Amino acid sequence: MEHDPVREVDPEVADALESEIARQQDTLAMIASENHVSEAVMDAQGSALTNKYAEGYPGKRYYGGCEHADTVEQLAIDRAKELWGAEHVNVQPHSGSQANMAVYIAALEPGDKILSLRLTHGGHLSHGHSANFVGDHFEVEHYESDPETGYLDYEALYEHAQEFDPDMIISGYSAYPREVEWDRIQRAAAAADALHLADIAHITGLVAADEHETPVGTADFVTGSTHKTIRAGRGGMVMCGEEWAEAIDKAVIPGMQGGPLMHNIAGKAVGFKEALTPEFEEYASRVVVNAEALAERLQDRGLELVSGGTDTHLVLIDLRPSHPDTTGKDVEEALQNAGIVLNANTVPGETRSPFNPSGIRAGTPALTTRGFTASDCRTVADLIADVVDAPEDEDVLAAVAETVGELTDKHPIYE
Ligand code: DSN
Repeated sequence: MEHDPVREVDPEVADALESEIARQQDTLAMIASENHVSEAVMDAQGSALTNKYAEGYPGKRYYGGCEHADTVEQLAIDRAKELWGAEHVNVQPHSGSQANMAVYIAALEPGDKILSLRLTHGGHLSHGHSANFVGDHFEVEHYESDPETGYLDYEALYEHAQEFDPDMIISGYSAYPREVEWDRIQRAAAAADALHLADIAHITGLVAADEHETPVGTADFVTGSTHKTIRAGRGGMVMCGEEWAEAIDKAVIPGMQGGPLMHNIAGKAVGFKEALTPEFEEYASRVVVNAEALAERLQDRGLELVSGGTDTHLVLIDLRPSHPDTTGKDVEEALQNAGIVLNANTVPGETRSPFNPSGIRAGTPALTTRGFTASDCRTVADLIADVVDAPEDEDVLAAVAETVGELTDKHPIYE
């Protein structure tokens, strides 16, 4: 029998872990921020480096025995520099939110002003929502996307920055389907004498593969998470020019964190190596092609997409025009019952509560990892549209679940 240390110690957790692999295999992961990492990345994250304290940075640690931690972290840094072209990279933040926190600690004083996209328009909690520490420690105002077009309103952002006089403008989003024009945001930041933080958490992989224009070299800081389109396992990172290197490193430790999660940094190193291959470039290109196929078919089926389509890895469906009595939660729950896992999402000009919003967000990174083609994604669009049309019809849900089963059998995740 195969050696299974978790099962020998803790059958309840072992059962849950096995069930989670089965859940991922048997359902379509369409939450736009999720992906499936390789077994190599998972092994690295589950390695003995979880035992090691390594406060400090390669070659400058507070504790002994860090020689292998140094090797791993330096590889992660060097590969990140190659992927994104940044002068300085810190791979220690435990998450994308903590990467943002490091930037605030390095560059702002409590009470400084931040201008960021409103959460309900596709922003992020850590960009200054009132329920987050950022909203508590800084004076925050929000810009919005145009509810008519769904595109960012760069002119309004410029004017807002002139009036508000922020210390920092944040770009980079969680639910924005279009290419971000970094230079236009940088122009607004420069005119207001503000710093510019571009949070590319969702599109790290697309930027690395040149599927989306890069903010590196334009924005003062670029942050990201490492487990979304880049597939390097859970974590965060900060990129900046040399002039901010020391301040960022000090903000991460001792400013904010203690020991880095070296096992996660090993996952980052391995995932970044995978991302430096032509296969990854091909993958990133297919993520976008698949999202476009999904978008076109959803529109053919009468669903309205925010901004009328996508340039990225995600689509945002506004249910109000086509299905005014159906909420995002209704659809999320019905789809989950049929094996398609995505999330209800607010849309620009939201008229419902954020807990039961008017939209659904769907992404193609995870499906593409398991080999879905554009044709498969058109089929998935039909399944989503079938459920949106009849979320309570058991026959429809059963038929959708059957097709989901055929698709997941055709595209296994872990052999
Ligand atoms: N929770 C992530 C998302 O789904 O966009 C962002 O942190």
